[in-house]
Amino acid sequence: MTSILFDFYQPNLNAVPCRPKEYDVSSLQPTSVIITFHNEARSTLLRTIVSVLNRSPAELIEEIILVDDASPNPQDGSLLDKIHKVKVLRNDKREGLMRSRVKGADAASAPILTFLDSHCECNTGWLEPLLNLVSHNRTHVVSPVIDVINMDDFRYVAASAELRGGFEWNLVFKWEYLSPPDRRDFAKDPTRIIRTPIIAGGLFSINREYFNELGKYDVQMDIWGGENLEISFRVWQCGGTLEIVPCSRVGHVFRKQHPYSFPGGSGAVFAKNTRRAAEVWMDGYKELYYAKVPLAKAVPFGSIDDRMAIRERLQCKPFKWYLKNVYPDLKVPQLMVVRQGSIQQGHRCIDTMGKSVYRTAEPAQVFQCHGAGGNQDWSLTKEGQIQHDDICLSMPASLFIGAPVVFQSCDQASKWYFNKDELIQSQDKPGFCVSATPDSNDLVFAICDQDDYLQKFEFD
Ligand code: UD2
Ligand code: MN
Repeated sequence: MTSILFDFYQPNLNAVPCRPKEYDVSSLQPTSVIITFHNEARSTLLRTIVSVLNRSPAELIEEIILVDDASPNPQDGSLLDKIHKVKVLRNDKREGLMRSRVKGADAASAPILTFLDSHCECNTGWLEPLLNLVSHNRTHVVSPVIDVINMDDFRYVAASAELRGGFEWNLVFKWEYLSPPDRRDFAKDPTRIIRTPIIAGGLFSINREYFNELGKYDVQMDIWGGENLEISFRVWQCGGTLEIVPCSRVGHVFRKQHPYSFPGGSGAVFAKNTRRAAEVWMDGYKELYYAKVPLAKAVPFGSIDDRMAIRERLQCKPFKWYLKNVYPDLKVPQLMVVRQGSIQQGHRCIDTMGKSVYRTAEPAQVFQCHGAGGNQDWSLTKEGQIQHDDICLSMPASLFIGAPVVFQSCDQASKWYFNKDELIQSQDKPGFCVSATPDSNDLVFAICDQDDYLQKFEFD
């Protein structure tokens, strides 16, 4: 069996911190390896499996679950069933990698799941550093450095470890150089774990229960694409961590095109999946995606209620938090925001009062200005929304004079005309404005009146 393996690159194996023996294998939790495939070359599939079995401590591999995603020839998978520890599941019809991986994960029994593509070669010592992190930190989701298996001659070529995953506003995954401070740290210690805004998607380990708690994958995504951004946003925004472990190396065949069909067309499938990720996780920033890829707007993406419910259940943070804390290097075009600052009337400012209102509307209020931004920091978008994270100022549900103006999810919120030191006028109900009240902190709906000082707000 081993003879089919090519000579492999030995990554940092002489650098003491990378030595596999550094890990006390008995302290690590075992893993189920999940590999989904559609129409994969048998030799390549075999290379992946053999490298897992040969290059991992046996006690750490509970099983290898292959999910054959309706490959035309069922023998591609069924013949592999004979190999020790390998279990094969097969889909009757093509499901795509997301539903296939979930099927594999549901059948898995080890405490840690490790996903691999079907055309990989795991390198020496690849597994221990991944399991070491996940065994001791259940919310850490970790990837190896992904080396390159040359597409033409299947040679194993080392890739740079000075990369992490990112994206541009078209929401296509890309590799990028580490930020300058991370690069300096890396130069000092090339074994140092790298935090990454996004994982490439195919190769990672995660605690099984955590994977389930976090909502597995979005099973309404099809075939290929978008799930890597979705799980990355979800992990970070819901309190987990994504890391690349330089001491773990796995080779992967990067292909120039998909060696399989896309029922529905690759553009439409990718746009649907990406829209689902954007609609659930990106709040108002999804507009930057639509500005970049306007055609996506025409692609139906189905219901996202189940995924929104996960976001709510886990009390996940807004996308703005992700941009600020996880991916501050990403340039955010100013496209959406026309003005930013506090919205002030005398010494009182519009204030979220610390609530992170999500779906239900709550009365909007003013509070003593403190000049420190935070809950009093508002953006006026080009479309006319008055926004703080994912909360927007919105018309009351029932429109009568004196009805409370509310904060609610920007998806459902109404729009305003408001430029500087003026009235905040409704776009949908011309002639109606936001008014403060003399004896309380509430904001209410009123008939616009230039001379009423309670309706005058200053955008600072
Ligand atoms: C990358 C990821 C891949 C996935 C994808 C985005 C790596 C190395 N690879 O693209 O795992 O996250 O981005 O979706 O990070 N497959 C099925 N059913 C299908 C289509 C594909 O089972 O309908 C399998 C396929 O055989 C392979 C895996 O899913 O094992 C990933 O597909 P790929 O290798 O074409 O994706 P890749 O590496 O271009
Ligand atoms: Mn692949």
